[in-house]
Amino acid sequence: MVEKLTGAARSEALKGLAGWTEAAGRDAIKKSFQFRTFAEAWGFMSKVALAAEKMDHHPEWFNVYNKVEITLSTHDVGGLSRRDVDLAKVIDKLVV
Ligand code: H2B
Repeated sequence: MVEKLTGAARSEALKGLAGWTEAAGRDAIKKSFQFRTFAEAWGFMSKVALAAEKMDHHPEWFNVYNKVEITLSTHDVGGLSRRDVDLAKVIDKLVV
């Protein structure tokens, strides 16, 4: 069963992520990605979608043209969990 990330384990996990920040007003992390074109942004989103589906953990995201803003939070626990940190690391590896 997945648990909310709190205390030292939480700070340690967040230290291991580059460019992800804590979202304002909710227990989540977010990061903005910028690409050269919409096609590149969409290509990235397609890869993230397939990885997310495999992990059974899904992003909240917003896309305008070449920008993709991703928010990660675990709905099952109402906050940040290790599953968000794991997905964030996978997402970072999928950037072209
Ligand atoms: N994604 C996210 N972001 N949070 C969840 O709690 C979650 C999910 N739960 N994807 C999964 C699916 C759950 O609903 C299924 C039944 O495993």
